[in-house]
Amino acid sequence: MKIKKIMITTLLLTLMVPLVYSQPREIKIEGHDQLRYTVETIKTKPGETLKITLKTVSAADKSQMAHNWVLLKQGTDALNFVTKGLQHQDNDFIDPELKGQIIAKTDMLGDGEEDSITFTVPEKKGEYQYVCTFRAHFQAGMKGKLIVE
Ligand SMILES: [Cu+2]
Repeated sequence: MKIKKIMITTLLLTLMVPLVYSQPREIKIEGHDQLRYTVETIKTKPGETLKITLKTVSAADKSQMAHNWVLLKQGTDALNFVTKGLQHQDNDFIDPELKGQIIAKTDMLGDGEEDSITFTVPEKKGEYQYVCTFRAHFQAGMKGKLIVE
């Protein structure tokens, strides 16, 4: 009887271990009126589960100042991506035809708004760019890189 109890306890503990380790690592980022992210480099491991939480802090109206966080696939021309997006303000400045170049993204957020996205980091090592697609923000420096190593 006692052995059975120990076996069941051991089995339950074994099943719980993956649950604990699959909790995503959260990275909190803010977007400011200076057109910068508070986090410009994220180091990660292949296949890691990441949770990105973006919050906008701004003195301006959302129509004038909003930010998102868009992680692009390797090989994407980021300047071309945001430039094409200029004609798609109603779609968070993202050209629907280019959405295949996105790995993960948050919503477009005005002051005080927050959004989280959980995703699996690519297995391929190297650098991946993230950008804000609001008009001219990328060009002003609102970008960063996710490094898989
Ligand atoms: Cu922005």
